[in-house]
Amino acid sequence: MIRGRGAAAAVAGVVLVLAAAGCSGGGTPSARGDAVSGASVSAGAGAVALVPLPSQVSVGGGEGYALSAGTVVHGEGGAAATAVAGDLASLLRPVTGLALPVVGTGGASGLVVRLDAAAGTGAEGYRLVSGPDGVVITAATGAGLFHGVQTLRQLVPVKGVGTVPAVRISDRPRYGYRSGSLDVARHFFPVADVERYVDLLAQYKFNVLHLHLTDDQGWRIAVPGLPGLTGIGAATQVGGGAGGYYTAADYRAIVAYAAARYITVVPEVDLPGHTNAALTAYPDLGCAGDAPAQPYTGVGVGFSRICTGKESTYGFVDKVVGALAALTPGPYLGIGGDEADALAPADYDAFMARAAAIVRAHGKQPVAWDEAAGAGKDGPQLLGVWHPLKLEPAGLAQQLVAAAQRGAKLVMEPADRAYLDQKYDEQTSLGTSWAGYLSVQKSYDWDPDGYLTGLPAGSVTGVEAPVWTETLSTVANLETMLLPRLPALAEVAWTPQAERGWADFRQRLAAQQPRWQAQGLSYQRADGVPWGS
Ligand code: IFG
Repeated sequence: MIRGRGAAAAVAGVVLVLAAAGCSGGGTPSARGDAVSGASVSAGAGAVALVPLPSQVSVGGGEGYALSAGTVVHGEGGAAATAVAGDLASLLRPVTGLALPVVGTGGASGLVVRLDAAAGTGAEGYRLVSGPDGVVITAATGAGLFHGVQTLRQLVPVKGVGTVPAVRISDRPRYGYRSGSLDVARHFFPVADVERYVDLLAQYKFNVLHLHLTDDQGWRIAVPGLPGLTGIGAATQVGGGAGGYYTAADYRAIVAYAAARYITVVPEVDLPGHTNAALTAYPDLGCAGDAPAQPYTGVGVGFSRICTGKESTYGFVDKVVGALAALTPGPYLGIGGDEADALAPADYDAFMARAAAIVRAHGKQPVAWDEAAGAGKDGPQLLGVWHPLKLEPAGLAQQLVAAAQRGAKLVMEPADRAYLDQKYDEQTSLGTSWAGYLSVQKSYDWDPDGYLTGLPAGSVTGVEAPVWTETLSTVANLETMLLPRLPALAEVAWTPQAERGWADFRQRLAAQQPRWQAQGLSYQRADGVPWGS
């Protein structure tokens, strides 16, 4: 057994990844081992290259578990264990070619998924222990078991019947809000594409899918009583393509698919700016004198507004929010709030407070972009911090600190670190670069708690990786921008800051490449990563 603490370092093909310091996100303080002794490591354990890096991993000290035709998957301790055991079998059957029958009883051998309310692993953590007789994943929750399965996926060979190295893992996330945000307004992505994106989020332990459902170029969710929103507002997209939208049934399917992977859907209708599509359907949403909205297929921002001075506008907001809240089991509902450049600040702030009240009246917590900090204590209290420090409007950082001091929570997604529509470098054909080029290292090498100075401890509740789709119209386009930077942000969101470092991460990231290839995923061979063939 190799014990100790400190960052990971690859040694002789086996990763000496040592006990992590306590996590800032409520993780249990880890046992600080002594310095790494001359402990022998099991030869041939093979490199254990996990992304995101678990908060506590020790490798070696005996034989691993050799999968075989006789391997059985046990789901033990309740329905969630049975369901996750099924997930595990479904994921490993195509990889191993084994039958991997699932049984609902306990077992000391094989692959055991054990739900134990007393496991002490928190809301999303798990333990994973592997040895000659088998692998046991233990967690107090289904989410924890599911995250343990994602780790086990990376411990088996990319293809074929292999051996799970002897490891002992105790793991839980740094942040509780780990989000991927997908813009389906600039370019529409049908349900199957969204499900493929959810699969990627699940593989890297994200637990939120933020769907950016409406914008100037398209309104993508049907709202009962407002047929024009999709009848007219969904008819196009950037570049003039056919657009599209989700029916209630489509949206429910996405919610169910995400929920089965312990991912909560956060829908966003962007208000009071980014509203051209709604205005093409319902011109009365605009102020008198505003030019009538035409379908927009460009990529500009900040030009549109609904009329915050009309009472009828709030009836519209109520109908839209009510419809979406009724379809959304999760606690959050996004009302946008970004780039409302056509509005006076006071009108904007007042609107955001009223819209937030409407969301609360429908039983949801409002989420908004960072500009909404100016709406004060009546505004949304969960804010997506997206402006890069170097480009932010004067006073925004101070407003965000003030909001945090009065209890608002921040989801860090600064465009110069987390916007995956930004080009990797000047050679990248897709994407834009208004926030600067975003290398893999730049998306990895930052501390969400330290991006804004002066925040009270605990203000940052999570991290989000948005992918805006002005220039992305296919799944392959998305995946090229998501891989490899999404896994980088997954580790930023999951792994204790003190336990992660670029020199080690880049090695573990490169080891993900054959897994992406086996899954038929598109990815960018971005600079700075020691890619294989
Ligand atoms: N900013 C806009 C997005 C998108 C983005 C592209 C936010 C919150 C630039 N708003 O990011 O709609 O256009 O990088």
